[in-house]
Amino acid sequence: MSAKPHIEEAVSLFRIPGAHLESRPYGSGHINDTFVAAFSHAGTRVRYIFQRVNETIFRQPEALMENISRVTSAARSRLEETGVVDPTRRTLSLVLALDGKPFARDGEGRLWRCYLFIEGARTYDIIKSPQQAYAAARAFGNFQGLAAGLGGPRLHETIPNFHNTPARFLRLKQAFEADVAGRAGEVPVERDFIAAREGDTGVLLDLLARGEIPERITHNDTKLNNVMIDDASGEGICVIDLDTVMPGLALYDFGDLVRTATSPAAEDETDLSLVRMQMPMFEALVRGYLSSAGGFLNEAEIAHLAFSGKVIALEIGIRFLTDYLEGDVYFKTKRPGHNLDRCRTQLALVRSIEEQMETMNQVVATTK
Ligand code: ADP
Ligand code: GN1
Ligand code: MG
Repeated sequence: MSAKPHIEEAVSLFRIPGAHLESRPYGSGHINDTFVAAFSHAGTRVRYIFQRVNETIFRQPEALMENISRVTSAARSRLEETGVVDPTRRTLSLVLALDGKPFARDGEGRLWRCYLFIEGARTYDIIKSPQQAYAAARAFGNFQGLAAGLGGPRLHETIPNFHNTPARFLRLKQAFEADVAGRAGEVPVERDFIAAREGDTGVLLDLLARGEIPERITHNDTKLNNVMIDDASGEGICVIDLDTVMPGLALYDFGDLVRTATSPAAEDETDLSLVRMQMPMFEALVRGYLSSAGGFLNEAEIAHLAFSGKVIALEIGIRFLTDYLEGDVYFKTKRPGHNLDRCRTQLALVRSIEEQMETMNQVVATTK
């Protein structure tokens, strides 16, 4: 991996005592380059996460780091007030660079950050049980509750219009017209499927415009693998991947959980018969989310929980297809057609949600 030499340099840029033992690429994120690095502190092995932020995607990385510093230090203060025994496992903890900043630039000007490694917990790419779905949703609801108490100026919008689904739809249309990679002719089925659902894309923003749902501080990337699940207790112990924490809609967060934590298939599964929205997982997501967020969500938000899963799966399907048509320039890919495979799972999930929408709405109505 071309970033390998840079990690050797990056580990020397932060205030970490002891000797660097080893480092290797880590995780399955689509955007940043993540590494785990082990150090020896007086004979004890201590691990850290190092990340090189993708500055093609995050155009103002220093503003992004300001957001993360504010959110993590507010979370830390709140956790300390409540007297929990393990605050450094319950929020990300930035390690400062030698110059005291929460990030460092290497010799080539690339931006790195470093977090304490959260031990005794892990992330999952595929949901294992309703208990896990409950834990993940509860953790993201808690995170929204915590973010609501953040004082000070509005957070920076790290990617403008990130969840603007109508804008994502328009961009797909433009990608079809431009057809820079010559692939538009390969995907008539996906094109028609998405076009038939254009009416769904503006529903959440219309609710916002009518004042029926509020803007909140949200995470905006609540994939299942962005919450660490404690190995011993099964609790969703720490919400991670805070690059897109910014003003948004609570339903974006719940929707992305439905997208990533109800199907037994991987996001890039090629056997689409395996992709389906499983009701026990959805029911657990609703219970988990309402257990922590039920106190502040309004009726319209709750009434759209099931719909949010459909629209976010559609939105991410649109984004994967757009990237396929644009020549795979945004999401990391590992094989030809990878973004198209991902798009197809999202559309299969949309279909599965549509087939079960009535029951999903009943589940919400009986849980609240
Ligand atoms: P990306 O933006 O590329 O998705 P993430 O911030 O989600 O990057 O990190 C990728 C993976 O690294 C996560 O899914 C998680 O498994 C692991 N990870 C990230 N931060 C930590 C941490 N502080 N402690 C332990 N593991 C972490
Ligand atoms: C990216 O960084 P990661 O892998 O957690 C993407 C999300 C998508 C997701 C699809 C900044 O998330 O928006 O929903 O892939 N993050 C960004 O798996 O675009
Ligand atoms: Mg991630």
